[in-house]
Amino acid sequence: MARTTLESWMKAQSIPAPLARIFAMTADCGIEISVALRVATASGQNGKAGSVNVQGEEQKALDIVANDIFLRRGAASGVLSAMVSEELEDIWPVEAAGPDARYALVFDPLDGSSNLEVNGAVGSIFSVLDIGKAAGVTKEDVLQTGTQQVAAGYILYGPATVLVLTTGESVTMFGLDEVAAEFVLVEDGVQIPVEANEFAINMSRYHQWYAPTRGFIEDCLSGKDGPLGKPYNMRWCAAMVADLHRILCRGGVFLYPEDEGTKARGGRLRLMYEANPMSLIVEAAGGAASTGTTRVLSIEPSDLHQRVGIIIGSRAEVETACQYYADRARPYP
Ligand code: AFP
Repeated sequence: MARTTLESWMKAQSIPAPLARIFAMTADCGIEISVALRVATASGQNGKAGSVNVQGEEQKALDIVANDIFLRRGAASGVLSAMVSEELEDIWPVEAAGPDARYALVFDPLDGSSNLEVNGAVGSIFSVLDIGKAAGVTKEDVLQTGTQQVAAGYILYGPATVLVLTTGESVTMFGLDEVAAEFVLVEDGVQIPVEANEFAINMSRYHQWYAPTRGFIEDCLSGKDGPLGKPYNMRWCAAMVADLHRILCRGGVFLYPEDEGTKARGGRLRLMYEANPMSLIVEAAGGAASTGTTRVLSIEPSDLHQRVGIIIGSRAEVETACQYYADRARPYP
């Protein structure tokens, strides 16, 4: 079969030059991070960094390595005027970005990094926003709704390293040829099965869930004789990228809804660099993403690191889960 590289695919798709440079840059970040992950265990780099990030979360050495890779390569791309990272409190302005720079990259450099010490899958997630200026980028410039994203993507570091991209219209998947150090087209026009029988949720939070979450999961667990009329399987990778890549490939629904334990912060996952990019990808693949009552991509952000509850995946499964929320007036508990 003819081999289509990321570069040849972008030419064939007439991806606009600035966006092609961003995609090429994120692909190069993925290749460099993939190499760092492959050697980390043997070189003792899988451990803690002895610091905490802006979220108050303990940083792994590789969180910092991955973040530095994105900042270095992003600044050199010539098209970014600012970056926002899970690992940094504020906007990272790109100095002397150049006249072509008008975009912001909003990213989680290593999502699921608590999996590193057990050699589990991790990923990088990124969102591309059109800021329209090369300097003086403010928080207000970046706080855009998910529907305004120019593009989004993720890199999954699993048995294979996979790059998934969207400009909002369709979803394209590439696999890393580690020998040639280049991404090769795997599938164009990825579509998520509308229906599925697999859910992903952290079951240990059962007693903190709101009643609608408990109702939906209990009905999933009641199998073909229950209200949903079919048996469900369960998976939980503790890395959103890994769970959503599985859903992109074979369908399913991922839930991290707001619960009693996360309501004070508005949820667990971050809107700008987890929920929004993953929701743009999933919707472009025919799926859906909701808080339970609101389309994720329509949320007006108020903070760079704000959190949100999310139910995302196969469209019919998300709609079914949201019905449990619609059937009850707030407050949920
Ligand atoms: P870390 O990056 O701190 O490992 O968190 C990963 C994550 O943000 C998301 O990728 C997972 O789906 C979710 O948190 C896992 O949450 P639990 O710790 O409740 O399993």
